Amino acid sequence: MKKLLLIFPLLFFTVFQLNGQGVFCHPTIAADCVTQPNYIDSVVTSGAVQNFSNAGTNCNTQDNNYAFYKNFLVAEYRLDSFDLRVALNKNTISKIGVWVDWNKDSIFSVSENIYTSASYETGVTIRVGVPATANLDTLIMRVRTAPAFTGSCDASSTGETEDYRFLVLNDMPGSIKESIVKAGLSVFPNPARGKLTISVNNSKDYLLHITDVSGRLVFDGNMNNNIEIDVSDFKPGNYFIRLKSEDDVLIEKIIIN
Ligand SMILES: [Ca+2]
Ligand SMILES: [Ca+2]
Repeated sequence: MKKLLLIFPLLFFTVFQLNGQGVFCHPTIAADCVTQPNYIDSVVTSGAVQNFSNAGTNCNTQDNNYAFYKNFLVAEYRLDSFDLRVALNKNTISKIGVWVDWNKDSIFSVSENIYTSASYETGVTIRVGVPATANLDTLIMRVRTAPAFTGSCDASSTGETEDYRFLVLNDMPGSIKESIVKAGLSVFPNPARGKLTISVNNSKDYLLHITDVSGRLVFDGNMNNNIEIDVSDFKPGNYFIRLKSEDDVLIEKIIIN
């Protein structure tokens, strides 16, 4: 068994970490992040049910610049969203990637990539939306930095990798349809193309989020009674409309074709 553990990383050029939530691969990094300091210095959430702030972490020189911050946990409801701020060493620029293992299979798939930098940057704030299908459990969120990468675990010359815990909460007791009927939420046409009209039978102020099936936020705005949205730029597929006021949450699934 010991021999197998030693040989395994050598065979696959990757490293696996048993972190209590499953076994996650983490990348092999050639240089330590003191020598090549494009490290992650802070990861901070805001607007979630439970937030964390992990600032001033500097460089992890051990284990391929990998750290599992198991005591830092963000908790958020399905179909809700929060802000995630990732800041690197301010004297450097690099690419940043963020993933969440929504289906809890211990693999960060392509569809579970929340964010990848288009170009080098020293930090970013992104909106993380929780998919309707997210596993109702404690999951792992990965943040990595590297000059170039295509996934959560490919080897790199430099960079750092940090994993965090992510608790998905369910705020949809009963069926989604019941909530819609009671609330008088109307979405038309559905399926939609071009313009989409959303309306409710009251005059409360709602926050409106539209997310795709991966939880990516594609529209973020406010609504009072009704709104017309241009969805002609949306890729065809299923989306979730979520309206949240001070005292209710309304959800509808729509198809863009
Ligand atoms: Ca760090
Ligand atoms: Ca997964």
